[in-house]
Amino acid sequence: MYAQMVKSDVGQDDPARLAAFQARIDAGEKIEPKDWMPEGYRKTLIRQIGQHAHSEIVGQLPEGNWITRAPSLERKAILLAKVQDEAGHGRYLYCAAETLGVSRDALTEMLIDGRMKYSSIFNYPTLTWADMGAVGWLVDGAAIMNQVPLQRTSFGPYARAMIRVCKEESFHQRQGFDIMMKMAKGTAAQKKMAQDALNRFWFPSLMMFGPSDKDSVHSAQSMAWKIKMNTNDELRQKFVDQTVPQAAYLGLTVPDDTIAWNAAKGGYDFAEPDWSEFFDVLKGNGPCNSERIAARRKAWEDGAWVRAGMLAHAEKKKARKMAAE
Ligand code: BYC
Repeated sequence: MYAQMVKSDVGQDDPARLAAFQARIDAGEKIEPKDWMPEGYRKTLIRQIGQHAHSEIVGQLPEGNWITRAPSLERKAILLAKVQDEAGHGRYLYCAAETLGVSRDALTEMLIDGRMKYSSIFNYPTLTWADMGAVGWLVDGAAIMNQVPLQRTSFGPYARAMIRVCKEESFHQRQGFDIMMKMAKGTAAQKKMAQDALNRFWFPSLMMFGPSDKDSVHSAQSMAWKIKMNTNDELRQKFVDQTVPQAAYLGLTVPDDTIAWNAAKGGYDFAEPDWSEFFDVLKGNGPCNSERIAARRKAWEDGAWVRAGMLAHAEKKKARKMAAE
């Protein structure tokens, strides 16, 4: 629905203004909230930043699931800090989206009623402690691969938010790898658990980069506007090239027997994920979609009195200030 709005809006803008805008982008200038921008640019950013913010918030749920069951006090403190960081990332991103003229409340309502998406990866369950390792290593690893180039994205508030987010995500990835190291070098049962986590998270992690380039709806326009800096397949390839040697270092096996170094392309050949599963998860049919949305809906409804109280307080303060003036 958003995609349709974006396409039809592009043609509505004055060609001279569009050309001047494109020239600014091509020259590497940052676009700031008060600058003129085409409606399609604004809507694409709201879609992408909003989806990103929702992913950070929904992404707390599969890890939050393990805070009470972390195997030591130290692991619990680290996981708690990581989950709090994700909340912070969501907040920066909602703020960046708000500079484009959409409220956080509107974005949240669009998430809850299914008009906006969040990353497919968070519709998979976290079944064992090793999954905390796999999520940090693979899911945060994929997120960093996607987000480091976004530090150079054309919209100023998004690019600046990404700088802070990426610093924290690289800590997250290292804590995930550290858990995997402990498990993979531990007892036979721990190693088995680590392998099982890699088996379940490998293909869903590859899906995080979005559909293959031939099926990507938005890549061409988003790359022309520097809202995206790379295609989905480029980033997926970089992720595989980085991760396969890491799995070997851990003594684990990537669940894809077609993986082979391809000297001609300077990267690994690998199997595509099952794209029918990906599109099915996007439609709401993944193992945890309804659980995730139910959790967000409950938090939204349970928090209604807090929002109402804060608004009433702000109104009262404003009225007092006006009366004193
Ligand atoms: N999941 O034309 P395409 C994180 C949708 S990490 C769900 O290629 P685009 C975290 C796409 O929205 C994750 N939906 O789209 C990590 C579009 O549908 P609509 C968050 C997906 O936008 C650890 C349709 O498929 N990161 O937060 O050019 C712990 C066609 O795709 C997915 C970001 O969001 C997917 N995996 O490219 C905690 C990074 N892939 O909207 C938290 C910023 C595609 O037309 N986002 N779709 O209905 C991006 O870079 C891009 O939006 C994507 C997709 C690469 C994800």
